[in-house]
Amino acid sequence: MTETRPRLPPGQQLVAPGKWPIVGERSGAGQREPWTISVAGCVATPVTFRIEELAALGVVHRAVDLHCVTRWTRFDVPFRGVELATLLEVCPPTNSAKFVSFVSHSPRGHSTSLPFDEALAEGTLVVWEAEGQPIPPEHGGPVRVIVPNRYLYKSLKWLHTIELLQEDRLGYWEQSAGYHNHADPWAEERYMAPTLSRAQMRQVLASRDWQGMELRSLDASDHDLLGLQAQGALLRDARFNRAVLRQARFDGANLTNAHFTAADAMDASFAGADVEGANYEGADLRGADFRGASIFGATFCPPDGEISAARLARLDRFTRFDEFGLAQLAPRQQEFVAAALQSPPS
Ligand SMILES: Nc1nc2c(c(=O)[nH]1)N[C@H]1C(S)=C(S)[C@@H](COP(=O)(O)O)O[C@H]1N2
Ligand SMILES: [Mo]
Repeated sequence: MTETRPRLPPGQQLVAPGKWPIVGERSGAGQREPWTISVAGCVATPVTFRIEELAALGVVHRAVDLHCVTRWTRFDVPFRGVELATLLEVCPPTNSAKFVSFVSHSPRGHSTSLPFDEALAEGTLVVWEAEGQPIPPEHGGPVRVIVPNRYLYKSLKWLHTIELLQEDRLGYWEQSAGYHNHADPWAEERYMAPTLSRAQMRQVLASRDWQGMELRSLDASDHDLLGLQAQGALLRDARFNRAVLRQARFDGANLTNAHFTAADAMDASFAGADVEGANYEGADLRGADFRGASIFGATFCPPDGEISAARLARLDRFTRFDEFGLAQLAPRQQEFVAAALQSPPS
């Protein structure tokens, strides 16, 4: 970490003012009255707190920059809560505590973990107020974790248990979706390395039926994949730069943060796909279908304002978006797409 790093991490875009997207689970597993937070594992004596008891330990106010792995950033969100370090003064961890796992009271028992010393060094907070209000249920209220300087997937919603561990236990996204376990936004630690061997990769690229396959981080740049069938495939972070994807079908596929720069995707279908954070700069999207797709953070023109025709996606009046999709785009992207959809046939 240096003093001179830019405030906005690479590949991130600021959300529109006042917007705070909801990511992942949208509600916890129901009210617990009173809500308690337990500290367990490698501690001398396990302790359970109520929120009022946490507040009595020493309240802090912090403005934190939130960076989601799907490429949106929101600066200066004010939180009120207690530092993890302060909370743990009351129930000191034993010497064998090397990791901290946050466990959620949520439908899938969501969790995430960090090396214990990093969690403390970053000033991790347990918070119950955001922007001067109790944290709304969809953002993890009544109590969530905020870990500064990490992608937001390290910031657990509906905190129920803080478990000190000797060995790390991968969290939900880290295990099931290959999210990077360190999650430093300035190092773009978004995903773990690809899961396929070189031989498997060659086989996949030779076939054009990828339906339902798990192919995250696949590199298909410069390949001819005309008519590809990739419905329902898991292609997070995959690379399709300059690839031929005419009439390819990605319906319902997971293409979070996928790269399509300068791809020829005429008449391709992304209907109902998750293309959050995908990069379509310079891609040919004439006749492509994005209806029902989730497109937060997708880019169709350079987000930094650079003017270069080669980096503009090509859209026409046969490219299909729905209102809901368009509304998810950053203002600059929205403006570009809306104008490009009007362009006359060529
Ligand atoms: N319990 C729980 N916590 C969670 C998640 C989740 O799905 N369940 N998603 C994580 C992810 S990926 C992000 S980006 C943030 C989103 O927080 P927000 O919905 O308040 O923006 O919560 C994190 N914490
Ligand atoms: Mo996220």
